[in-house]
Amino acid sequence: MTLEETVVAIRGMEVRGAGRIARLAVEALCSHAAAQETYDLASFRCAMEQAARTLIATRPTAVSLPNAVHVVMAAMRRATTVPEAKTRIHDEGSAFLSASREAVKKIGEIGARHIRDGDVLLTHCNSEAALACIIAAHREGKRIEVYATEVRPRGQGLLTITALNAEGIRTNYIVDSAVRFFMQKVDLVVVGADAVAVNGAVVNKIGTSQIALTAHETRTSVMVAAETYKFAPRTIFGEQIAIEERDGEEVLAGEISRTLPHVTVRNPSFDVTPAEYIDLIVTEVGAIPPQMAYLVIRDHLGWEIGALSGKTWPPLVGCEGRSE
Ligand code: RI2
Repeated sequence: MTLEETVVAIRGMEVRGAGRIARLAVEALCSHAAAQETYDLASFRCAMEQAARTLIATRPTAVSLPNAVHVVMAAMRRATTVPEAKTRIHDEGSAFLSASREAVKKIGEIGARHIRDGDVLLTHCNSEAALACIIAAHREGKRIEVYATEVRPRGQGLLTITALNAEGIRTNYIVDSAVRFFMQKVDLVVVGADAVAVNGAVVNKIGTSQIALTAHETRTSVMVAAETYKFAPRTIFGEQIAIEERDGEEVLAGEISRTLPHVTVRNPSFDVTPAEYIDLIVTEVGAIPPQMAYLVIRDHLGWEIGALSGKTWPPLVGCEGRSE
């Protein structure tokens, strides 16, 4: 896929899910680098920095996207020639892709240990990390049953029930507003994450916070499955995670919305679940209480914490004097 095709695919949600868009962005950076014909390092760096910015801007909430782009770009910035930069981008990109796939597998193994034989689970949206936990538990022979939500307006629940069905997992498909009706039957909520803040708050598909609140009411545990590259380093400095609001047409399409001139359709894609409603975050480096998010950012992301306090992020290096 070219850079432009990748941007369209991520923005239009043909490729979605926080982990998948991070991997696709890295693939796009690698092929964009390989396609550059210049041997002038400044021009090369500028082209890559602009590509990085374009990719990061496609969807604003999933922190996995800027984190993954940063890993590749940081490697490029250490190079002194174009061939070296290309090699570094390729190597760092490939390492990220395999570490990311490995992380999902590892999360599945760890998460499955928190699922007991006979458990009734509830999941929301379509998270490959959350599904990895559920599927691993099932493959270990645990008899589980799942409630999966529809996920208005994009209907990602359909992807989830298709995956669960393919594994032969007993699944109940419910509309989003039926969560409280069924919560009494649920032992464990398992969801993914688009971002985890330093205070342990989890940003995930809209509706997750209501589900967590309902789970809290019935003392049902909430487990979040999130790779370490979904933790948001700049929240240490008070930066808020932007919540994407998508086109109202996704909620109410066509003629009917045009006949209601006084109605504005609001379509936030994500919400924030405070740490107190989350029991556990399962990462590839272990399961942690949400309050330990700072340690993941400090010890496992490999970011220069000090460098993060700069005003503009990501830094645009190499395009000085050029128009963006
Ligand atoms: P994985 C998704 O966002 C959902 O919010 C899901 O829970 C989250 O990404 C994590 O997904 P969207 O792209 O990375 O559907 O675990 O808006 O697959």
